[in-house]
Amino acid sequence: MVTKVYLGLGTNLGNKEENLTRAIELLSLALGPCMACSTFIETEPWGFESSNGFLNCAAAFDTELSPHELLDATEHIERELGRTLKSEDGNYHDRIIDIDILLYGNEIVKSDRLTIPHPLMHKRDFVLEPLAAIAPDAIHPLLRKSIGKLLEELRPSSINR
Ligand code: PH2
Ligand code: MG
Ligand code: MG
Repeated sequence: MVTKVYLGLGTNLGNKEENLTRAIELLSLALGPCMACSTFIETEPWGFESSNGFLNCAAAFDTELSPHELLDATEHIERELGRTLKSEDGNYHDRIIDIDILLYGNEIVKSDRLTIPHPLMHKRDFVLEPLAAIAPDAIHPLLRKSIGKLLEELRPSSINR
């Protein structure tokens, strides 16, 4: 059975375009072709101070992997691209690449390692803006609202931008 998954990618170190492009390539090798990818958007560091701006995007894949197998795959790719530190308890670091599982079909997952939907996705412009570009009608299974609606609520003026 295949499930549509949406991933959020971010980088604020090194050649950021190359980091995102390479991550999408490695994800395609592991999961199969990328079904949709947003443009890469420049964003300000959110939740921590850094002089290094971010490049973010969102991408969709169809996968037969379970949520935890998918996490193993994304963490493997993060390490392959040179990521060392992991964020813990909201302490964020500059990073070569971060790949977050945002949505896994309409499943709700909670374990020590993994929470889906991503617990902060609805509060983050840098997640919702690229995600809304590829999946405005995808539904957040806990909040029961579309991504387009969540973006509008987070940033009411987005309609007029
Ligand atoms: N990721 C974080 C924390 N803050 N800010 C931006 N702009 N983009 C990110 O990808 C990002 C962040 C935690 O993973
Ligand atoms: Mg993250
Ligand atoms: Mg992460």
